[in-house]
Amino acid sequence: MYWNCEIETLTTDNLKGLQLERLRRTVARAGQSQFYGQRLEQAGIVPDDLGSLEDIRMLPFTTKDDLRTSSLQMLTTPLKEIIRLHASSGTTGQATVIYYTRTDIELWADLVARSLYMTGMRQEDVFQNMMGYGLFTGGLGFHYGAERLGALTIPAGAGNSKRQVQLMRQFNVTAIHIIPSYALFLLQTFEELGVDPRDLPLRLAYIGAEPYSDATRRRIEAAYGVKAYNCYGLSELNGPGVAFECPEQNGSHVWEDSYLIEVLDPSTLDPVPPGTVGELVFTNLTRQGMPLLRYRSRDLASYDDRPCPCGRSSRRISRIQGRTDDMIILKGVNIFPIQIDRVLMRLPEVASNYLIEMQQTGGNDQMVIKVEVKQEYFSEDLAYLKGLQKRITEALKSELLVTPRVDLVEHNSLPRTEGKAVRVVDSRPKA
Ligand code: ADP
Ligand code: K
Ligand code: ZN
Repeated sequence: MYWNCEIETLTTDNLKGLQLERLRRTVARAGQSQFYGQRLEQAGIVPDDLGSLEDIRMLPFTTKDDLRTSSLQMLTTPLKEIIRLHASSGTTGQATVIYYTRTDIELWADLVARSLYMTGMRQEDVFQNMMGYGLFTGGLGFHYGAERLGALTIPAGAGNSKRQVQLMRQFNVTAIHIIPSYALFLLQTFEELGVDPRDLPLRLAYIGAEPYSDATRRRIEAAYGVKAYNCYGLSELNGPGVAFECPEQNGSHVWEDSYLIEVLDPSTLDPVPPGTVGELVFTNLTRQGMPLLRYRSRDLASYDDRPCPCGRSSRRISRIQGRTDDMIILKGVNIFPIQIDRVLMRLPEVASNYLIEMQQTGGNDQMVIKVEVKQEYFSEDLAYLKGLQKRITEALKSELLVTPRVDLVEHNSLPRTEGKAVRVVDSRPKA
C-alpha cells in the first residue's frame, strides 16, 4: 500500500522533526551558492538560528524574477556535478531554468514513483506518458518515476492524437498521464476512429499541469472509464510529484519530507488557517544542486491538516484555484477561470472547450465567454439555442456574481494547443 511506509506514515511530530533537521541542512547548503550566500548574510541568518519550523519566517523569499535573473548563481555545486536542466513552460512570461544533480534526479524519480504507487500503479501496468518530452518537466519527470516503479513506460510525448489512440490499443495501456484539456479533446479522435476508451484496459489517469475543476475530472473519469488523479508540481521545485492525490481523492498530499509548504495571504504574507485560500510557498528539503528557499509559486489553494483515511501523515492541499496572475477583475469582482470551468463542465450540452475573452467597448470592460456546444445540441432551432444561452448565462452569473456575455459556438471551432490550454484572451487596451 505504501512505497515508503516509514516516511509516509511518520507521526506529525516526527515529520516536523525531520523537516526541521532537513531545513537546517538545506539552509546551510543553499548558503554555499552565491545568490543565497548574499541573501542570508544580508538577513544575518545562520542555520542554527532555526529553532523551530515557524522560524522559517526569518528567511527571505525567492521569486520567479529571482530565478529569471539568477538561476546559475543559485547553484551550490560546480557545473560538472549538474547532469540535467529543465525549464518552466513559460505560461506567465519568460521561462525559468532549473539544474539537477544526479542525486536530485534520483530523489525526484523516487517521489514520482511514490505518488504513482499510492494510486495503485504496479510493475504490471503499461503506462503511456502523453506529456511533452523536452524542457517541460511533465515528460521526463513522470517517465523516470514510472520506470523507477517498474511499469512498462511508453514515451509517447504530446500531440499526434491518432497515434496516441493506436498506442493505447496496441500495447494494452492501463495508465495514462495527460493534460486534462487534451484528455477531453482526445475523445473526439476516439470517436472518429470508432473506438470507445471504456472498452480498453485503461484504469488510471494522471491529470495536472493546468487548473481544472472537479467537474472536468468527473467527465474524464466517466468518458475513459478510469480513476483520474490530480497531480501537482512545478519545475521550480523539481516538477510533477510535489503534491498528489491518494485513492480518497480528497485533496493532494504534499510530500512534506521533501517540500516544506507554507500557505500565505498573498498581500500580508502571513500564514492563513486551514481551509482558507492563500499562496503556496515552498522550500526544498532534499535538493542538492539548486535548493530553493521560500519560493513564491503564485499558485492559490488552501490546506487541510486533518488526518486522511489513507493513513499518510502529510497535509493535503485543495485543487489549485488559479495563479495570482490569472485573476480577472471585472466590475470590482475577482474571478478565476476555474470557476467558469466548474459551471460549464457540469452542463451536458457543453462540449469540451471554451474561451474567455476580455473586451472593452465604450470604456466598459466586458467578459465574453465563447462556449462550444456538443454537435447533437447545436440545432438549427434558434429558440432552443437562445434558451440554452440564457441558461448558461444564468448559471455563470450565480457563480461569478457578474453577468458575462455568452456566445455559443460550434463544436471544435475554438483554437487548441497540445500543451496547457489557453483559457483567457485579453483584448483590452493596456493601461
Ligand atoms: P509554468 O509556470 O511556466 O506553467 P511549469 O511547467 O513548471 O511552468 O508549470 C507549473 C505550474 O503549472 C504550476 O505552478 C501551476 O500553476 C500549474 N499546475 C501544475 N499542476 C497543476 C494542477 N494539478 N492543478 C492546477 N495547476 C497546476
Ligand atoms: K514492468
Ligand atoms: Zn490520503
